[in-house]
Amino acid sequence: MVGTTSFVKKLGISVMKVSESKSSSWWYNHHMRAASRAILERIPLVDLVLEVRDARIPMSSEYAQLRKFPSSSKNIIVLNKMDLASHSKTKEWMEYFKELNYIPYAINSHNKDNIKEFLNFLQARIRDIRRSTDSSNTQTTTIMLVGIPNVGKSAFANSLHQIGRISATEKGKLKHATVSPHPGETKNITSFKIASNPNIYILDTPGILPPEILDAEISSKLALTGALIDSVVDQSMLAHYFLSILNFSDEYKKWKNISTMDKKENQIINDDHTQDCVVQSVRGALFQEIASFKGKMKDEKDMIQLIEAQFTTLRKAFNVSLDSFEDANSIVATKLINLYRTGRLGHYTLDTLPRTCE
Ligand SMILES: Nc1nc2c(ncn2[C@@H]2O[C@H](COP(=O)(O)OP(=O)(O)O)[C@@H](O)[C@H]2O)c(=O)[nH]1
Ligand SMILES: [Mg+2]
Repeated sequence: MVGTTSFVKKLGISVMKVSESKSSSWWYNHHMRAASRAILERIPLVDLVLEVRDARIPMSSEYAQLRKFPSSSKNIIVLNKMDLASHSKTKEWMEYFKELNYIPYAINSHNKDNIKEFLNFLQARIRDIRRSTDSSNTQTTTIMLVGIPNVGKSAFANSLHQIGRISATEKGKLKHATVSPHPGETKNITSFKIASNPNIYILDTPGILPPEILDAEISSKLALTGALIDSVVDQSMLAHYFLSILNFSDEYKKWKNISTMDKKENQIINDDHTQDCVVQSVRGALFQEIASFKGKMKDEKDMIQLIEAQFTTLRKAFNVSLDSFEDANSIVATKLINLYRTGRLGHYTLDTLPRTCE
């Protein structure tokens, strides 16, 4: 994305340094290496692999280790978190994957209807595979979910398990995969039943990152979408990167009619209503700063000035007191990133389709 380049570079280089650092025990530690091996060993044994990607970064969230296997009609690319991505861009990415003979499926794991439709699609797919391989329709099917950290594998597994067609007795003993906004929470491969007669099981797996990420842009996108542990990413740099994306997009134009700063000073954020007020104030503040901006977005210095002005008004919108300038900025940055990640600040697809980015 032109204009965000310098922010991507700065952030990306800092993340890449962490990934290269031998002391970064969290990045690709022996647990991840062992889990990666266990997953790779199981891939040839399962009937179907669902590669879960983040719909906001359909390319950058690729599970690179899958490339070791010949492209297989067994695999489905699940673009999860579609509710956070641009709807029209997700459609374009679906077409792109279809042209490459992949089977893509966009989903929001928190949406029951989406999950029900996906289960129907999956069962039809399994019937096709059984027919083409002449295997019995009554045989148990095992499906494995793979993906980088935090793309929503466990949330997806839970939803399929809860909504799947299993008996009432089995529904009484539902298991629960740990779902967390922080990457790296799933430690083991766990099986969940998602259909009976014939039985279908789904294996949830730990998220695996490539041992090293050599691309600044990919690193930045992984950091922004939450695939990397936040403590190793400079939150203020991350927020700068996000604001450069927002300022270049059309999303903020929807916030034109929000009146800003009419909420009381020192309001305490303690309920959904207050949270909604904060979201409105943040949107209004961001819009106002862009509307009164006289510089050129494409000029890096101008863009930095705009972002700094946005940080200042955001302090008020988030009610962050100015005890120390650095602390205040880092609190604002963390709050802003949290709002972005829950879809409250617009829908962005960060990856550009290969054929349109020349
Ligand atoms: N908005 C949205 N959030 C999701 C979706 N799927 C998962 N999440 C959230 O993404 C975060 C990571 O999910 P998790 O299942 O633990 O990811 P995993 O590391 O791939 O297993 C959690 O905060 C989930 O609630 C989705 O489709 N939409
Ligand atoms: Mg998980």
